[in-house]
Amino acid sequence: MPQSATASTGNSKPRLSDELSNDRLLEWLRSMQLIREFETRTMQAYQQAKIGGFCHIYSGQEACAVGTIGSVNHDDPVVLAYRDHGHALARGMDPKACMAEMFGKVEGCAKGKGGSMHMFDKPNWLFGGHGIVGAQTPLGAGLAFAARYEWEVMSKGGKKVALCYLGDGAIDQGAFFEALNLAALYSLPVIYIIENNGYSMGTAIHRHSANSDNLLARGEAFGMKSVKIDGLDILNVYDQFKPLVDECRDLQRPAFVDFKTYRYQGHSMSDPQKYRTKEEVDQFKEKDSIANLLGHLMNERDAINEDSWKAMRKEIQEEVREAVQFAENATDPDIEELFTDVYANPQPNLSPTAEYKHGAKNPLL
Ligand SMILES: Cc1ncc(C[n+]2csc(CCOP(=O)(O)OP(=O)(O)O)c2C)c(N)n1
Ligand SMILES: [Mg+2]
Repeated sequence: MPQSATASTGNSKPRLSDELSNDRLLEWLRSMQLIREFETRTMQAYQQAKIGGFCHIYSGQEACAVGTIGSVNHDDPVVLAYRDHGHALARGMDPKACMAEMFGKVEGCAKGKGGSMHMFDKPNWLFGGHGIVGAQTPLGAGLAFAARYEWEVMSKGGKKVALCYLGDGAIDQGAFFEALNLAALYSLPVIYIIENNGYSMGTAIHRHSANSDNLLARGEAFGMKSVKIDGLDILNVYDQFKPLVDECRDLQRPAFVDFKTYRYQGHSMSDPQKYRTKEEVDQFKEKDSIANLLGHLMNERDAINEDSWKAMRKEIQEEVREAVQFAENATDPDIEELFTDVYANPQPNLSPTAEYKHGAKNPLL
């Protein structure tokens, strides 16, 4: 049985999320459950050695991707760190393209060249997962600059807001401070969302970051509006995040969010998790965001019942099973594929011809 929603406090104070329709919330529930199921099957495929390389599971953090992406427009650009499957699905990426990418197949969203950490989807305005910690933060400023330039200078389209996600382990990277400075200096419409799951690999935040109880001070130091959000309750996410999006869009300004969340699985697929107890994980599972929204929809809105929830889960299981099947049957890339899409303007010594690959002399030597 789902828990009753913490979202509904019982007092009558109206909340922004009250205006969300049942259909919209059911869509969010579906999206969060799709991510959870997708990640379960990803772990299985990894354990069967069908997926290789680094792979980071998003289970537990679903309310962040679904609630924040659900608060912006489809053409607001999004850029991510490497724990990126959930955001990609929330943005609308086809689970088949996402799974095929991890299987290293041509039908993957990056032709199988990126794998788990590099989910890109141009039609869905998704500018990637990035494996270098903090590397996406200047890109977030760049996307916001481009969006503002297009609207203000080129008079094309409307005002946009870029979302840039990073982990708590990225907050002390130099590139992030440079990005914050430029975003504030040029008043760029980018929201930096720290997905604060409390750990950078196996190191707890208070052991890797100074003044970690007050992350907002980092945003405030650059004069940015800085907000702390309890990320386990998706209605609360919307209540707090949507007004921030509206303000950043309207005033074309940056913002900083300390988004409190928790990951259920280890850092990556190979993590013995010696740094935390099972009791700690269980405590967070008791506040699970999917159970929380389900409880709200069942008990407060009467929008779903046990049978329709079971049917929804079954349909999702089928969708993910099909994605795995698709990935298995998809095409292995040809060796030539290694040399395409690597550089936009190939230099002679970086674009080997067939002869060059077979041992011809490098013409530049
Ligand atoms: C510049 C750089 N340094 C170190 C690493 C190795 N590394 C990969 S993930 C990670 C931890 C990042 O943790 P966090 O930002 O909190 O994200 P989470 O895994 O919790 O989502 C580290 C140190 C890296 N990829 N890039
Ligand atoms: Mg972290």
